[in-house]
Amino acid sequence: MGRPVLEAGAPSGSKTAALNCISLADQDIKKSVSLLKQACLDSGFFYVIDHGISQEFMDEVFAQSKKFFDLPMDEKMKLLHNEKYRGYTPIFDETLDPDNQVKGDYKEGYYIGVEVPEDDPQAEKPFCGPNLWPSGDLLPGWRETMEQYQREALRVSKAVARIIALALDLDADFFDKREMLGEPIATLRLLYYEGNISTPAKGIYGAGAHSDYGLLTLLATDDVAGLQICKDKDAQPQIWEFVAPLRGAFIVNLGDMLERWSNCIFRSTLHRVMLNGQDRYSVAYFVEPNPECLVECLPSCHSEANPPKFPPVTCGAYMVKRYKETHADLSTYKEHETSKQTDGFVCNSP
Ligand SMILES: O=C(O)CCC(=O)C(=O)O
Repeated sequence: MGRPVLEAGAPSGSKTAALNCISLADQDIKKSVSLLKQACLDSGFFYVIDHGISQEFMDEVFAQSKKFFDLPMDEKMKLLHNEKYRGYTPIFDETLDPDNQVKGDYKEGYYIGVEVPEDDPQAEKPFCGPNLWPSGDLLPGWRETMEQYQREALRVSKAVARIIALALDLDADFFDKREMLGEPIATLRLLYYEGNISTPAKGIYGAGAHSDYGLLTLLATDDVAGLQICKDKDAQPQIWEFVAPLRGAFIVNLGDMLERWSNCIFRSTLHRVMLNGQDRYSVAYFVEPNPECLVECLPSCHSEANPPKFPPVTCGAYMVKRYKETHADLSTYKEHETSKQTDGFVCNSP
């Protein structure tokens, strides 16, 4: 694959974060571990390049994503997400920062998880089950493209997790175990931000400030700037810096579970999306361990002087809580469905 190109970044006058760039093709693993560790201690965000996914295929994923979001609203609503968080999330379904947002996130999304047949006993677990797929007649090749992307993104995530393990003085294959990334909750989420303009004074954000929930997130974006990070979530006032899109690279960030595992040695980082009036598309791949995995302080991250800061928690229970806190209740849509039959349907305000 060609070398990545830095796209037009932040609006003039705003600060852009300088992030480390980690090449998965680099044979010098010590260098990669050192770059990653420095990035994790500094910002919790870094670029990953030379990951083996071609630009041509990434373009196909974005093109298929756009085809879905271009569908009429009634077609998209037929694939409204279910209680396992699979399928379509309309604008305002999610509110990531309720203290600072008025209506919710100005974005649409589509969740695709690990495909588990309905009659498989694993389907009982949270976040496990069959996906919702647009029909092949409506969007030919869509499912195949997304399933290939899931396979590729999991391979890349496992490669990054090996470097994270080494940076935490663990065996390289620490996160490869069955209960970790062997049978993970790994969720692909297509995102579409329609051309709104973020206005903090009015509580309007593409995505409100939040940290991700799991181990790590691989983010691919188009060339429209919008992602901002706040390196020190405890600072007042908070300082926000843009992350420039880097064609051919993933933007990778650490999630809250890694913060818990590592006892805050590696912090999850607050981020948000500011919109500038242009349409924007991104593709997030959220990586969490198996729902049954007990997330507890790693042996290399505590001592008598530095005891664990968080109680152990199962990944499934933790994730259910976080999703419930941030997503609209499905009953809201049922109420709308009823009122639609009488008054006409308002598509964008669950
Ligand atoms: O679209 C983006 O750039 C970021 C998305 C994001 O932060 C999220 O979905 O958690």
